[in-house]
This record gives sequence, C-alpha cells and structure tokens, in this order.
Amino acid sequence: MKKEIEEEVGVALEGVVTEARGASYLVSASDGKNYRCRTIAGTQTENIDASLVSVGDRVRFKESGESGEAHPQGVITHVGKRFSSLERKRDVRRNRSKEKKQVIASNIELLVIVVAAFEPPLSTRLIDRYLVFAESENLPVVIVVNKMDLDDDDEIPALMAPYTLLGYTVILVSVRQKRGLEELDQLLSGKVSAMSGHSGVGKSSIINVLTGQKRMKTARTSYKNGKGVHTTSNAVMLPLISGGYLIDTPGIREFSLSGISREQLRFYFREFLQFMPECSYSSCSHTVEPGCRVRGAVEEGLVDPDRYESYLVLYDGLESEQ
Ligand SMILES: Nc1nc2c(ncn2[C@@H]2O[C@H](COP(=O)(O)OP(=O)(O)OP(=O)(O)O)[C@@H](O)[C@H]2O)c(=O)[nH]1
Ligand SMILES: [Mg+2]
Ligand SMILES: [Zn+2]
Repeated sequence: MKKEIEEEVGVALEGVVTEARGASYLVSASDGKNYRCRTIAGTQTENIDASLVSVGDRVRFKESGESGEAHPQGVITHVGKRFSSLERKRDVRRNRSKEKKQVIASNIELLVIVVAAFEPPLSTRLIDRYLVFAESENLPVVIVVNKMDLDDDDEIPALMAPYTLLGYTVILVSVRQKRGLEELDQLLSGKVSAMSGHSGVGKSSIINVLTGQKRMKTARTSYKNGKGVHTTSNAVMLPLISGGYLIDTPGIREFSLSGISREQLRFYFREFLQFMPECSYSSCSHTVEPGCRVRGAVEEGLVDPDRYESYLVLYDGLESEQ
C-alpha cells in the first residue's frame, strides 16, 4: 500500500485485531500504526460464527477521521475468513436455551495449554479435554506444566510421560525458578499462538516473561472458587520478543466441545486409531460392545487407562448424532 493514500480519510487499510474491549477493537495495521476501530451495521464477514470480530481476526477498515483518542480511529468494513477459532460458550449456566458460541481468538497456529503442577492441582481430565479440542480443530498443541517448583514429590514427569509417548510436546516450566521458558520461547517464536488454561495456573506470569512486559496483571488466586482477584478478562494479543504473537485468553472453565459428537470423539484420541479397525463392530463406541479391541488394548496396557477414562467421561458429556 502506498504511503500517500494511507493518509486519506476513508481509504481501505488492512490489519490484525490485537485487542477486543466491548465494541471497541485495537487493530495493528499494515502501515505499522495501531487504530481504535468499531464495527458498523454494514460490516461484512466471511464467517458464520456468532462473534463478528475477535482477537486474531484479519480485517479491512477505513480511517474514520474521528479524534480525541490516543489512537487514530477507524471503522471495520470486512472481517476475513478464520482458518481456526478458539470458542467458548456464553451464559451456559445462566441461560441454557441461549447457548451461543463466543469466539475468543482466531487464526491461531499453535495452542498452548497451560496447567499447573499444583495450585490448582493438575487435572489430566482437563488436559485430555483440551487435546480433544485441539485434535478436532487440527491445531498443533503444546502442553505447558507450570509451577514445577511446587512438584515436591516429583510426580509430574511420570504423570506427563504418556503424553510425550503419544507425540505431544510437554514443557515443564517454573516461572519462579526461570525453568523451561527458553524452550517454550523457541517453540512460539514467529508464530501466532494462543494460551489457555484455568485461572491461576500462571499464564500471565509466563507471558510477562516472553513479552518482556509487566503488562499482564497477575494475581494471587483463590482456585477453590475458580476465580482470581485481578485476573485477565479479555483476550489480548501481545508481540513476543522472539517474534510472533501470543494471545492470552481468559481462564477458560468450559472449553466448548459442543461441535463434537459421540461418534467423532474416538478419532480425537490418537492412540485409539490403530486399534479401532479390529473392533468386532465397525460402529463400535469402545464403551460396552463385546469384541472391542480398544478396550482390549487398555487391558493389555497398550492404551493408558487414565486416557481411556477421560474418553468415557467426555463420551458421556457429548450428544449422539442421531
Ligand atoms: N509457585 C509458583 N507460583 C507461580 C508460578 N508462576 C506463577 N505463579 C503464581 O500463580 C498466581 C497466578 O498467576 P497468573 O499469572 O496470574 O495466572 P493466570 O493463569 O494468568 O490467571 P488468570 O488470569 O486468572 O487466568 C500468581 O500468584 C503467580 O505469582 C510458578 O512458576 N511457581
Ligand atoms: Mg492472567
Ligand atoms: Zn471398540
């Protein structure tokens, strides 16, 4: 884009949404500037999701010429097609009939799942849930176990070994002891990654190190009620020192698997795939059927029983296709 036309009011510009606050979006534009943008009734989108604009979206916008803010202002005219999106259900508990998906972040190349060794206690059930999501979205994934300084009994490496065996990348980190952060930094360098994990696991603490900023608030978290005190409430995309961007997402309690059916779930447990063709029934759900080779593999120790248990739990929570 030529410099002289950029300066004209109303000329189309392109950029990436780096922050979403209510109906106001910060857009990092191809001209190197940040614009404070809003949508209009005529804003077009190539997506069918509920959220019109999310962090990570590529947008076209026009400078609106309004003033009085720290950033020049603009109006988003077009939202580009998302090749991936991280979603969460809205108001799941408050209003079941109005269950709508909310896009937290889009166009992510890598999903960083953050759990803590302790405080809050590590849940493999939660990891498996995230992995199913990542597999269903075809998103490359990295599992970060933070707060390794709290792993007094040295239990975490054995607990995480099955994931490494399955080919997932596991990084053991302690922000407090400055451990594992370089390894993580190398993996994220040059990519757009999103970080997700329960409140209090240390996402903002990790981001502060990788972005060299003291920007993200961290808080002493009371994990018993699941909410931190000054915790992150909006997804924000931050530039990394080593290049690329990292999106800090709010502590997500309910990761949406709503698009996944019981019939599809089996394909997202990658260790099942080699055994599934040997089940007696071609439509085997691997739960109760006789002659199930997946269950046989669990009994023979070829499939991790804890992973299989996660499958059963998630299976119960999903709906059937018919
Ligand atoms: N022991 C220990 N505590 C840590 C470590 N990293 C972070 N913490 C602490 O854990 C608490 C929560 O950290 P945050 O970075 O705010 O966690 P978060 O994941 O961003 O939380 P939300 O924003 O609520 O989602 C803070 O008190 C941090 O100081 C670590 O490596 N070891
Ligand atoms: Mg945070
Ligand atoms: Zn089976």
